[in-house]
Amino acid sequence: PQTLKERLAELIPKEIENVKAIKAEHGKKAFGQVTVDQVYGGMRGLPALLWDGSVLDAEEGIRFRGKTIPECQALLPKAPGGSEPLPEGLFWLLLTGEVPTEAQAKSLSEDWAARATLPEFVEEIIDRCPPTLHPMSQFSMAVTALNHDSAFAKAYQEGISKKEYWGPTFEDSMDLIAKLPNIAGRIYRNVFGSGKLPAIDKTKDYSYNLANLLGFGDKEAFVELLRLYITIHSDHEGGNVSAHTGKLVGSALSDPFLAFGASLNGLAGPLHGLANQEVLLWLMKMKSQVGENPSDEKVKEYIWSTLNSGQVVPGYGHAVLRKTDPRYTAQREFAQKHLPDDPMFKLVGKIYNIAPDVLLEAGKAKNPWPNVDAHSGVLLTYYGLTQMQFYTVLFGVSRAFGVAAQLIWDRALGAPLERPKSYSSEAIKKMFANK
Ligand code: NMX
Ligand code: MLT
Repeated sequence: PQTLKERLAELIPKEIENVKAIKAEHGKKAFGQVTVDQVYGGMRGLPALLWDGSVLDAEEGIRFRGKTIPECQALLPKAPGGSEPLPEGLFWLLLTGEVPTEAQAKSLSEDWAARATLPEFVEEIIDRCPPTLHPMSQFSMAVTALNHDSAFAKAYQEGISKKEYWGPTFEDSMDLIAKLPNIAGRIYRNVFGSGKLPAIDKTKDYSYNLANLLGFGDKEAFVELLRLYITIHSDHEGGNVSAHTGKLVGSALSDPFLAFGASLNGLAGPLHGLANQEVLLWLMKMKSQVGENPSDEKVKEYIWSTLNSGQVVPGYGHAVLRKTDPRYTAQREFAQKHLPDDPMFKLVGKIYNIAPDVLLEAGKAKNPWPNVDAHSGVLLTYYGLTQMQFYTVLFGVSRAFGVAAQLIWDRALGAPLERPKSYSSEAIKKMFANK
């Protein structure tokens, strides 16, 4: 079958023309006003970035190249006997806007398996980390160190023409995604002491290999969970901290390893990806205080005590979404199918019935509904992946798909260095004096 790189080589010239036409027709038009509040307020709602893989609607949630999560579940290729989409297919969709054939998805599984080996010195870096170093810090170090063999960095030093940037960016991005299971598996086994890493099985898909490296290759339902997990965590348009960081750093022509290493450092923050770890800690604390099957009243009290002590309810709220995150719903449906009687799943369901009203009554959060992180940890825990400090690493493996896809397009379209304008408070006051 036609390879992903061959298909991209056909699509890129057309997209360059498309962007030229958009700029010629609309280039001087305004999206609207920028307010001082937005400058102080984390740029919320500021239209500022191009991102092709996905667009987020506040009410409906994410669409990958125009397709909702249920549509992706229906349309993307599956593993033999599986019912969740293969992340291989999702990556093809993010990059090309097209649903691949099964053979094309399989060619990506094979390509990634062939590229999966880590340089020995990167293995040593991971092995030398103290187990007390957070898995996300280990993860970002290892990804950054892969820049040692970057095709882009080498080609740039050799004087590659701007028009050719996307080729080595594509190669680096494929290497990056391919090597993440070995990095994640090595960190997991080192930190949690669960034995030697198996070899990559070149006949199997990406999610199977990741599961197997973590020690869960024999649990088919866990492998299915990972397929769904990677798919739904892959991309969430361009403004979230990890995606935007990757794009920003990539705009300096830092290679995909440097750019995605930076993304991971953002994902490691508790208001972003680390929230999946925080949710589990919060649930465990709740369980220890009110028991496994608490009354609604007890749950409500516990949520209030979190808010009253000046903390956020992890897994709830969102900077853009104003309804339940469809990624939460997809995981809830998976749980209803595979673990309907699990006590922790039931507790998460109970919180879903109670927390939004409490957050509304507290009156601060613009969105009282759950996000992706409210559910993911409970599913992993059910299958035995109980070490919550590791959860954000799995988010990071997934997010590489979305960030890499946009890095390739940014270099293909000749995206310039990002450099927005900043102001001091003094300058803002002066600007609006007497206005
Ligand atoms: N619990 C308590 N307070 C909240 C929550 C929450 N879940 N969500 C928002 N607020 C507060 C927020 O802290 C802010 O307070 P203050 O005015 O004192 O600064 C106020 O409500 C207004 O914030 P919003 O405009 O609703 O939210 P914002 O866009 O600034 O932030 C989040 C979005 C996601 C950072 C915020 O909702 C939050 O902290 N949620 C909990 C952490 C979380 O689940 N993060 C994961 C997001 C998804 N991901 O993976 O990245
Ligand atoms: C994400 O997946 O990146 C989070 O939901 C955060 C966001 O979109 O801002």
